[in-house]
Amino acid sequence: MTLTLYGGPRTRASMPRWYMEEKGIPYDLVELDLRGNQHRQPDYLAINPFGKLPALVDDSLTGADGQPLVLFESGAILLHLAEHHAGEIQTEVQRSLTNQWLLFANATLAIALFVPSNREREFPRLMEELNRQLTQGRPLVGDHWGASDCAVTAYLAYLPIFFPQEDLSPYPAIQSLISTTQQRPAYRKVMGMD
Ligand SMILES: N[C@@H](CCC(=O)N[C@@H](CS)C(=O)NCC(=O)O)C(=O)O
Repeated sequence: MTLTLYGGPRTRASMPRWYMEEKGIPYDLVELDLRGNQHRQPDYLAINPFGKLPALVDDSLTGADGQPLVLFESGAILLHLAEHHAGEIQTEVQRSLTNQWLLFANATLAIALFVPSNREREFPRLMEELNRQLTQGRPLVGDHWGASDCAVTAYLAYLPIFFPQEDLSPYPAIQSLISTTQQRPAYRKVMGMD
């Protein structure tokens, strides 16, 4: 069984890669050079016709075309890994809640951080509530760190990278989560911090 992750430095491939590192899931990494337009070349478009990273090929499962399963979208890849390779999803409720947090991270939090008009309108409100929920120090779903924590934390940990001027002192639980994340060996490896 081989999992092949297509990614590149400073892309959202860091999310599923961090998850696989944390969970000890073996994988092959194929790094594409975005500046060199490698993600727009026919051999990669055969994997993800949208030409976006990340993509995952899982040869333990067969896709609709009879070939190894290919997935794009970091949230879908995380859910797949959580369900089929990490044994993280044990109940329907866990699956639904994990799906909810992955969509929140990719569709709501990402936009509140990176789209300037949304940032002005939504950032403080989302941060206040996330800070409140994270104050409990518990995983977002179930009893163990999982795909939901990976996705939400990955975005929060982008804050000091992309917006170093942002004052996070009103959100101490988020500040503390970012600094403990920056010390996790798997995160440091994936983010090239060592
Ligand atoms: N919602 C997608 C976003 C994918 C995406 O936009 N990836 C960027 C890298 S972070 C990319 O491939 N950019 C190259 C391009 O759009 O040409 C996901 O979470 O996987």
